[in-house]
Amino acid sequence: MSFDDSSKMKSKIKITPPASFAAGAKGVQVALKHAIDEMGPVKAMKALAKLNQEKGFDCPGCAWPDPDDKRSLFAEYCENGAKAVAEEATNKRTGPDFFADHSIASLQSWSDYELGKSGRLTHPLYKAPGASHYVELSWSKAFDTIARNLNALKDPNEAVFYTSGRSSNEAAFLWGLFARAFGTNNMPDCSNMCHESSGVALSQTLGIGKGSVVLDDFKHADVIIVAGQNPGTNHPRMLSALQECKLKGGKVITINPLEEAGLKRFKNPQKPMDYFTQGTSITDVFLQVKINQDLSLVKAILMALLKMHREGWATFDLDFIKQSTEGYEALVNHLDQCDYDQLIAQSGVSKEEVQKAVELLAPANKIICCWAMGLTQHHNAVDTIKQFVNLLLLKGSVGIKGGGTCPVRGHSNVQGDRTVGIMHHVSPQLNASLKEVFNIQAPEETGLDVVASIQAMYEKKAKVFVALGGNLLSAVSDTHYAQAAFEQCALTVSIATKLNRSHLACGNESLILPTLGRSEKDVKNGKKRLVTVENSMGKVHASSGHLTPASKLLMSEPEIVGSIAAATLGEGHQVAWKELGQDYAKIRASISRVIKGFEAYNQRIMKDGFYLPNNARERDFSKLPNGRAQFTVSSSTGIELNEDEFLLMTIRSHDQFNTTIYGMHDRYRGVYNSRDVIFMNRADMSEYGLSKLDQIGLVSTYDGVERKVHGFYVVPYDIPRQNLAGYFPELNPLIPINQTAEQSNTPISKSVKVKVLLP
Ligand SMILES: Nc1nc2c(c(=O)[nH]1)N[C@H]1C(S)=C(S)[C@@H](COP(=O)(O)OP(=O)(O)OC[C@H]3O[C@@H](n4cnc5c(=O)[nH]c(N)nc54)[C@H](O)[C@@H]3O)O[C@H]1N2
Ligand SMILES: Nc1nc2c(c(=O)[nH]1)N[C@H]1C(S)=C(S)[C@@H](COP(=O)(O)OP(=O)(O)OC[C@H]3O[C@@H](n4cnc5c(=O)[nH]c(N)nc54)[C@H](O)[C@@H]3O)O[C@H]1N2
Ligand SMILES: [Mo]
Repeated sequence: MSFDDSSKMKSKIKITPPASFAAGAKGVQVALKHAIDEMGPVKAMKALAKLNQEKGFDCPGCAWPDPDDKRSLFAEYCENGAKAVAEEATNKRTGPDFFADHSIASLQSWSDYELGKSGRLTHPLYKAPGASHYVELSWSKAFDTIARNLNALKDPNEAVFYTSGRSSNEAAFLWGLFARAFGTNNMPDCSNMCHESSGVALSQTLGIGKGSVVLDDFKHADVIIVAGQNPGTNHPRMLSALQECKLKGGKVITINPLEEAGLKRFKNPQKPMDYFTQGTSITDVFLQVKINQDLSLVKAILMALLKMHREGWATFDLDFIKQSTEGYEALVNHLDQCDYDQLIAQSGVSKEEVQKAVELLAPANKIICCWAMGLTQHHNAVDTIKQFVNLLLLKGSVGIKGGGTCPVRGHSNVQGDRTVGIMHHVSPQLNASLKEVFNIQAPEETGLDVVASIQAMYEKKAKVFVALGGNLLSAVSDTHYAQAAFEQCALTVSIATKLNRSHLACGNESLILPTLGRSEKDVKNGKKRLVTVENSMGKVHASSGHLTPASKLLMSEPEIVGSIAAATLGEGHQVAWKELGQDYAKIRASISRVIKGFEAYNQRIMKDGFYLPNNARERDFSKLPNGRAQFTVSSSTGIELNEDEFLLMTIRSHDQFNTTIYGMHDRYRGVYNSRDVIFMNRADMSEYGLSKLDQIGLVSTYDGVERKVHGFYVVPYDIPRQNLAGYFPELNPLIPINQTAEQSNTPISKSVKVKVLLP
């Protein structure tokens, strides 16, 4: 950026005090503006009327559930759900002419915002070896290109099959089946960057990698903890559930380095009275933890509860502990050895505030812990989440009405994709079923996850990359390294709705295959097809779009997967891939034979859907050692910083869905017209001689390698000292590919050690 550009830019940025509440009339107004700008008024109304309705389509935004009982027209969407639909159902198109006008190299200089706003993809596109542009090609040639490249590999493990969590259960099941039939478990998934740490921590302690609560539990909870999550932006409909809890007398404890607007106060857009009143105050106790110090904070809370328990307050549920858990004594011994004052100091929260939380928790037993990326994307993420599980187990809060675990999922079907078999791990049970039902011998060695896939591509050990959705290049850490990894491949393929940066980091050959979005009508031979998804609370239900597809050439995801498989494995293969890809009811029938919990799948989705089995919800811990839920002891600590170091968290603005940038504002945090900002404590700013909107750079130096970004504007903010915040994906170049959470291998996107570079 030249000096002129930067001063022009600076004059456009507007900084206001952060908002004191979320949603309200403004939320509705912004939602409608986005929808109408992208789709025009008639289509916008048509689209929003079917969102999250029975016989409608599942919101392509987050995975928050819809109520089981009542759904009112226009009621089950939120501002950011409307933006997600607008982005998908836009009237703009990116066809062959666009790609004739713009070379791949020139598109690389576009921002993510500009790329996304170019519109929906309409044609299959191909970049030949050495070519500078994408050109149109036929579907059959596209499938042949993939088959030729896959069949040329020396080993099936040289292929990588990525999934992003928007794909339906049907598409994902077929995808996993194909990868295994082809001979690899290289199935990296967006959840490797997301809730993998939750999956690992919960499987080890409670025997299931998913949460245990259902939406109804929120009404019954005494206390809800919301840790490392910003629902006002990322799961707006969750605020209605928190409001309901509050109105019934429940309490909310928020643990976050930032005081996010949605957790302060909520004016429910579906309750007209809220427009004219103050709405509902959400958080009762705000624990402003330092980044990466939740583990210290929760341990301090456990110590305080233990002390009260010993004083005779019966704060722990000893019956439950005795009957259903293991490891209580070890945990108590460990807590006895911890230093309370030290934990408090590390957490950055005052003793008084911690005590307020303890007083809410002590008499309660219906406790729900909610969390998202603020807990999962750290070196110590798995151990941190296990401390929250310790708390729930001590209180007997797992598997009761009004209590349990609630990892709040990201993508709208990320949980379903995992359930139906997308994973790089080996499941002996799944492999046995695939053998029985399809006579497929699935590989028995663990495959590559996201980080390992990028490393393998970089080292040329993986040569063909095929993505079912997503934008892995921008989503994964170490952007420049990742770009080189993509460009080393023989073939890169993306099945996508819209153009993104991953499509511009091409292998020797590259393909973009345009597909239907959730909101679109999926018709084959005159018959409408529907797909199914699983929400964050384990309920499977149907989703059926109704808008006219963006182009006649679009193919549905299951059909694309079926066709790739047929081309690669040959028409004579024991699985009738093409037929299966076209007939989703047949895919569902297969799922019900292969995966437990999907019995009578086709029948049960015709009504309102069904919940999958959940052992933690039933207090059945029979799969765990000695049939008991596991307390865990962790000696890991938070990150210690030198005087000149900061911990950076890379978070979402209010105007983005992951790497899709809806707009340039972060309304609730009071930032307008720029994403190149770094939130910083005022005292740190004055120590560095910085004023509001001064430009800085950041550098990380892991393993002695300098990774830098430049040209970010400082925004004074209420954030703990030596902590910084900024947006992903812009800051991903700072995160080394090999810096990941222990056990889950999730990139450390929320605690990157950096130094500030002054101009
Ligand atoms: N509109 C919209 N909706 C979305 C998405 C989107 O991008 N846009 N993305 C979807 C996806 S895939 C996901 S995974 C979810 C993400 O949902 P969130 O996890 O809410 O998203 P982030 O912006 O990453 O926010 C993390 C929160 O954690 C806090 N935090 C950071 N570090 C720490 C820490 O060390 N401790 C604690 N206690 N808190 C910390 C941050 O201040 C922030 O409030 O949302 C989903 N829904
Ligand atoms: N630094 C940092 N990095 C992060 C995170 C962070 O908090 N900080 N968060 C991480 C998290 S939680 C996640 S989940 C990942 C997200 O990683 P991804 O899931 O890979 O990324 P998205 O941005 O959600 O993918 C957007 C693209 O998906 C395609 N798409 C949209 N809808 C559909 C559809 O219906 N079908 C198909 N086939 N394609 C579709 C469009 O082409 C769009 O450009 O990013 C991770 N990266
Ligand atoms: Mo996510």
